[in-house]
Amino acid sequence: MVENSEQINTRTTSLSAIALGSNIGESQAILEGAIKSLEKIPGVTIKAISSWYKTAPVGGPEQPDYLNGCAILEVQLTPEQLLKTLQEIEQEFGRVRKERWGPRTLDLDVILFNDLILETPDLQIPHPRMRERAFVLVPLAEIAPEWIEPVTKETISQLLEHLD
Ligand code: A4P
Ligand code: MG
Repeated sequence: MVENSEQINTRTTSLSAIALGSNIGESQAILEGAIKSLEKIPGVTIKAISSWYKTAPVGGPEQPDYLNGCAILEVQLTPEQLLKTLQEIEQEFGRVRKERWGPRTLDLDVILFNDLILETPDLQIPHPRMRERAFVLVPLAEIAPEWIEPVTKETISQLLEHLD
């Protein structure tokens, strides 16, 4: 059963996959700093962290290579509260929003949240571009290969097999 987001509240424990990316500054230190900040948030427990992968930029202007990874979080937060938390951590690391898909010190995206499908103007889950992005699927397959993506009902490993 795909749950309804109204059934999720701060007493519910949910599992979420997030993606981390950075291509400005000391990216590895920034990604590790973001993990440390997440660990301090009440209602967030980190269950797994992938390796960091150096990746060529996809879309946007000419920009440096990225360092990307994924983490699995156990949260007592709603999806909206988790997004707000991630945006606050982006701010903490000096993210300045300029152009879409442009370079950034830190990008934190919600990729999956239980088996929830959510389509609101501010938040789409699963992340709408996760299925075509090796920089998301490769790290995620390292830590959650059997997680079923609720739109295609395929596992992360299967989605990765469909990519080049
Ligand atoms: N938003 C909606 N759904 C979500 C979600 N599931 N998680 C909204 C996070 N945010 C979500 O995001 C814009 C708005 O998306 C937010 O205000 C939120 O309400 P943003 O972080 O401000 O802007 P962005 O990241 O530039 O845009 P977007 O569309 O999230 O970009 P992508 O798709 O994340 O792509 N190449 C490599 N190799 N590695 C990368 O990490 N990243 C991007 C950004 C492009 N190319 C890359 C990489
Ligand atoms: Mg983003």
